Amino acid sequence: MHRGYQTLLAVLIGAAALASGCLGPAAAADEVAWNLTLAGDPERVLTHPEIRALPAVEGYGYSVSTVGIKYGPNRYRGVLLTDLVEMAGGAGADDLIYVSAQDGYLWVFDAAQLRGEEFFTFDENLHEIPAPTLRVILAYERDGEPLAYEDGGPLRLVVITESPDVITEGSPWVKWVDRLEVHRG
Ligand SMILES: Nc1nc2c(c(=O)[nH]1)N[C@H]1C(S)=C(S)[C@@H](COP(=O)(O)O)O[C@H]1N2
Ligand SMILES: [Mo]
Repeated sequence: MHRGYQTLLAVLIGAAALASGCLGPAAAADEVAWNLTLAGDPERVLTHPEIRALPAVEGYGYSVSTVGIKYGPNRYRGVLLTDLVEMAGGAGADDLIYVSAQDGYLWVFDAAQLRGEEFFTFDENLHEIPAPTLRVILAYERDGEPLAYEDGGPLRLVVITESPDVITEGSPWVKWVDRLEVHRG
């Protein structure tokens, strides 16, 4: 069976178990069947509980899609993308980080974007504003709840800020993340 379908099946079974009341929310977070592959040498696979056990950071995420639909603000919790890159062997100034999902969507981060620089930021009227400190996280929790599949969960890239009124472009917010690759430049 194709890996994508296995994963989808696992998510559907998990959702069915939740809907039927078999699992409380706390149990559900521990039992999410979703892996993240860190492509490197050697390749390393992190399970969802392993990711949740890593040092966590929190912040506000508020995005706008290409067609101008705003999504947020919400409070997100997750793991710094830079921490995952370190676990994949680290990245130098000329390396690129590919973050992707089974639907074929891919976002490529250069060293500056990894540091949270070079993102476009907007106010609530979608006027461009100078970027405050931004961090990129692999989020697993939104407003204290596990990130739902329809919101790009269980794992989604989110660009976070310290204040709830900063909007960032939605395109780097990769949904359903299952793979991270370091490409040597
Ligand atoms: N896996 C995946 N992630 C994705 C996309 C996609 O097509 N597939 N679209 C991106 C783009 S271009 C935008 S604007 C936002 C849209 O987020 P939304 O579907 O929550 O509105 O998701 C981003 N993440
Ligand atoms: Mo988009």
